[in-house]
Amino acid sequence: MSRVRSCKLLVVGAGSAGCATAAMFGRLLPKHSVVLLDAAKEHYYQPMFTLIGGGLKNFNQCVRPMNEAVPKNVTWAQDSVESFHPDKDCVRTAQGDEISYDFMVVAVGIRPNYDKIEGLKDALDCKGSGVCTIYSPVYVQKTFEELKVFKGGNMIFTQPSTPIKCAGAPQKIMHLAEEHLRKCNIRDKAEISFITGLPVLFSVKKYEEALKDLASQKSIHTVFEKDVKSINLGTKEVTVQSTKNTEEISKYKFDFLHVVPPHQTPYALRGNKELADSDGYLTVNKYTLQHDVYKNVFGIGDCANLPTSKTAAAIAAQTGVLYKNLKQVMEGNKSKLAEYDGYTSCPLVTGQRKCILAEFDYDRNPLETFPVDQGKERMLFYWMKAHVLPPVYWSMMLRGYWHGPALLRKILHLG
Ligand code: UQ1
Repeated sequence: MSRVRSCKLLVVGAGSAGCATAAMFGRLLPKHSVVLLDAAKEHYYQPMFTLIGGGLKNFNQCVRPMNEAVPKNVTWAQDSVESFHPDKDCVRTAQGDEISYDFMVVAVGIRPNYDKIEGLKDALDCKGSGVCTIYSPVYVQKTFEELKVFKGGNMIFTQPSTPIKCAGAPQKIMHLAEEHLRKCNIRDKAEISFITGLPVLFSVKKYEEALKDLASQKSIHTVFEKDVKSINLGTKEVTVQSTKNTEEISKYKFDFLHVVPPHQTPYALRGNKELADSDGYLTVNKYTLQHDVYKNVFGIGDCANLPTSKTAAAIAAQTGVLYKNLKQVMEGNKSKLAEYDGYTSCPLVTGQRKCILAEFDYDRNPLETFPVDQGKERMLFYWMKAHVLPPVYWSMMLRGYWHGPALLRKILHLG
């Protein structure tokens, strides 16, 4: 039987952004004021997927049961959003319930859309096809399985032209695979290509130069402004289309193919023209995170139309701003809201103990925490990525206590 319930704050989505938000407001508001809506039974630490795909971590290190991720003092509605009704301050759920709210935070994330590439799903589901992706908890382990059985030939890594989670990850997995081949003494038996829909390897000049140099040192062939359209397992060919001239189609033979499908927001958001833009992203003010039209609605994380790279680090910085602003709006205080500067960070793992630490803002200017050149590969950054950030995530970020390294940056840059 469908139910109607109401709450002070509804948080839609229990990923990184939703859990952190619910935790912060669970502490601020009386018990049962915050409802966190998500049907998932498990919570993944997705930044670890690259390391799992590269064989450097085990899958069980990135996953926890959802009831451990849901913060205390928060009511978990184990259901998913079917439709948003911002004019009526309510949502409908897949189980037919209605949840009304005073305030809502939309944190539904984005997901890869496998159907956008013909033949991809079948290729991923076929063991030994050579086709893999680290972008899914279902296929991430297959990535290392396919890598282990690769004996030589064409190795292709792709990236779409549209926004994805962590735009650096398609190259990280390539560098880890390249190193794996060297360790197995078969690097000379492989031709490695990186085919991207974008015109550059990275959107910040400083890191773009570093990544270009690395690709050229490692004899990795780069192809720009081409999006993958289909995969043929029979001929072992991938078909790509130019992003500039859609008539221009080409094919590449592969023996190993790491694919990143285009991403999209869940249909409930994508199909809602009151909340989302034409690409399906929640329309928020890029500084305050408040919805453009519905002032009791805020957005955070990958589903928001923020013009910055979609990472856990970006979400950490957004949680601090969101907390201040939503609290202020709840209190009816009309003074100026806090502003998010677009901070995001991408630890560009370039080998089994090497990492470039990209950090930048909306203007695509580097905003580095450490007083060293972060554009150089360092072991320290790898160690931070592999061993420090996971516990920071589980014990601080998910609990709403980690708002990014801004304070650390100020301290380290004193003097
Ligand atoms: C970060 O804050 C964060 O969130 C937990 C990440 O996600 C896993 C990151 O990868 C990075 C790099 C940061 C930024 C932190 C520092 C200390 C630079």
